[in-house]
Amino acid sequence: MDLNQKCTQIRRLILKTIGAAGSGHIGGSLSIVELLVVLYEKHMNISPKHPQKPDRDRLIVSKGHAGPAVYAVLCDKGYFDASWLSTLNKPGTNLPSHCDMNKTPGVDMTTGSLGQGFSAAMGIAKASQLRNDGATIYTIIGDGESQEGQIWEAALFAAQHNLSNMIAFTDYNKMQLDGKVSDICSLEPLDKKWEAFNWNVINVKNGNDCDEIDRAIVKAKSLINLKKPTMIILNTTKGKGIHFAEAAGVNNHSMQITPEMIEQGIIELGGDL
Ligand SMILES: Cc1ncc(C[n+]2csc(CCOP(=O)(O)OP(=O)(O)O)c2C)c(N)n1
Ligand SMILES: [Mg+2]
Repeated sequence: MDLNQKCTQIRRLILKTIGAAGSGHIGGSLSIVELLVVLYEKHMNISPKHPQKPDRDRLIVSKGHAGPAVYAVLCDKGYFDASWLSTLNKPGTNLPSHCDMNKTPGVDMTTGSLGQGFSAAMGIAKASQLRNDGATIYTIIGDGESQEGQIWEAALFAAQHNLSNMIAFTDYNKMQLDGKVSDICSLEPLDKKWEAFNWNVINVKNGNDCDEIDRAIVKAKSLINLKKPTMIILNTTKGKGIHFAEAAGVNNHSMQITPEMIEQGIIELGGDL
C-alpha cells in the first residue's frame, strides 16, 4: 500500500474513532496524518511486539489532544486490537482523548497539558544521548502550543545540550482552539525564532505531502554532525482531508460528529462503513 493510500485508511479510522465517541479533536488529528504515516512507515525504529524496547526511537506527541490520530496509526502497526478504537474516551478505556503512556502501548509520553510534552521530549533525548543508544527522539508540537513559555525553555535546553538526536515538528496549521494563531498571538517569523534558539530549521511548504515530509526527515538526519536539534516546520491544514472538518475552519478544533457525518466522510474517503 502506498503512503497516500495509508493516509486515507488512517483518516477513515480517525473518523470512526471520534464518531464512536460522538465528539473529539478532529481538526488537529487530521492535520498530522501524513506526518505520522511517514514516521511510522519509513523512519521510526520500533518493534510493536516489544513496545518498551529500550533503544527504540520515541515519538512524543506534545499536542496530546491529537490522540485519535496516534491511536489510528498505532492500531494499524499492530500495537493493539482494532476493537479498542470504538472505546475512545469512554469509562475504563485504554484510549483516553489525550495520550497516556500508562494506558496505551506505543505511547511514549503522557501529554495534553500543552508545553509539557515538549520538555519531557528533551529530557528523553538527553537520556538517550547519555546512554549513547543511537535512538532518534521525535516530537510534535502545535502552533497554538508554541505560545507556551515552556516550549522556549525546553528549546534553550536542547541547544545547550547539543541534542542532535532530536527531530521536532511544528504542526503549523495556523489555527488554535478558538481562532487563528495570527489573530491571537502570532509566531512569525517562526523559522527565524527557532534559528535564533540555535536549532537547525527546515521549512516544509506542504506539510500534508508525504514526499516533502520524508525528504525533510532525511535532511534532518543528515545534519547530525552539526550537533544541534532540528525543528521541521510543517505548513499544514487543520481538518485536512475530510470536507466537513476542513470547511468548519476554526470551529473544527473539537467537533460533534453525527452518524450522518461519519457516513458522508467514509464515502468521501472511498471506504466501507
Ligand atoms: C496548558 C494548556 N492550556 C490549555 C489547554 C487547552 N487546549 C487544548 S488544545 C488547545 C489549542 C491548541 O492549539 P494548537 O497547538 O494549535 O493545536 P492544533 O491546532 O494542532 O489542534 C488548547 C488551548 C491545554 N490542553 N493545555
Ligand atoms: Mg494549530
